[in-house]
Amino acid sequence: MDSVLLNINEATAVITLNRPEKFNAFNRSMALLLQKLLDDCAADNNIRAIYFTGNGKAFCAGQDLSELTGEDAPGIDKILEEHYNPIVTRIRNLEKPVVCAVNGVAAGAGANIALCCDIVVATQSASFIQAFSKIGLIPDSGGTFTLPRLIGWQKASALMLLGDKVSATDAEKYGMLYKVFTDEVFAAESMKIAATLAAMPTRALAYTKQALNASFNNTFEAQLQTEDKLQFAAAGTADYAEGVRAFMEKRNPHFKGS
Ligand code: LHQ
Repeated sequence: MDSVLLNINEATAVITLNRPEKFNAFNRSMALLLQKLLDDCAADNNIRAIYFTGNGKAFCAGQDLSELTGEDAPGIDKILEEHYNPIVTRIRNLEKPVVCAVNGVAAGAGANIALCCDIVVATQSASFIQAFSKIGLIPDSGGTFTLPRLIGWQKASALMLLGDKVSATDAEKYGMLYKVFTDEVFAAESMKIAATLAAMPTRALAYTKQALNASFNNTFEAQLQTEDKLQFAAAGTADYAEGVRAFMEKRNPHFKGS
């Protein structure tokens, strides 16, 4: 069975981490496969949203620690450069929204990959752990960039230094997540978010993502210029024309993603 699955459900691509017996921890081939599937999603114009989740009890336990101790264990530098940095970079640069549906524990790189997605939701029994300090490492996969921006310096600092487990409910309270759903409705409600996004004006969502990415480092003036440029691009899409037409005609818009 493949370690990452890709299923297409109308305009939504469902990517499922699939090593449940290892709590979906990443080995090399799994990290490379996820990169490939994200590239496939980027290249396929029929895909307009990505739903990203894990199979079994966990979302992802980060690096497969058993792979680090073998004879041909990959070097730490290789793991970041070749496994995790390309994954989080692909997610941030993907011109389609990525909904991360955290179905269970998300630890180490697994937590930080989840947190870089565009909309993060979790089931009530899920949890997040910056597990790195417990094994003598530092948080990676963009976590030292993302987490303080999501929840502020102090909470991010404490969670990263102590490696405390954060429940989904607390994570939502802190601002790490958009919503928590009860375990009973989680799958259906989280999928609904992805399906909603898949029917929206895809180019405008991509430009929104670009503007948010740029905002992390821009001055206010530079950000206004970024908005200017991206708004001009959005206003050139067929979906913008359809959106305005539908409003004037008092009907629901039919967006095509172009
Ligand atoms: C695992 C793992 C795992 C293998 C659970 N590996 N088997 C970047 C730079 C370079 C190098 C290193 O990595 C990185 C990025 C990183 O991600 S570093 C951080 C790596 N991750 C961790 O340190 C987390 C380790 N796992 C845990 O702390 C716990 O397993 C969590 C909190 C995730 C879940 O705890 P429990 O619910 O108590 O489950 P468990 O510990 O019993 O795990 C269930 C099974 O999954 C178990 O297998 P077994 O055969 O005994 O049932 C674990 O061995 C396996 N597993 N995480 N990362």
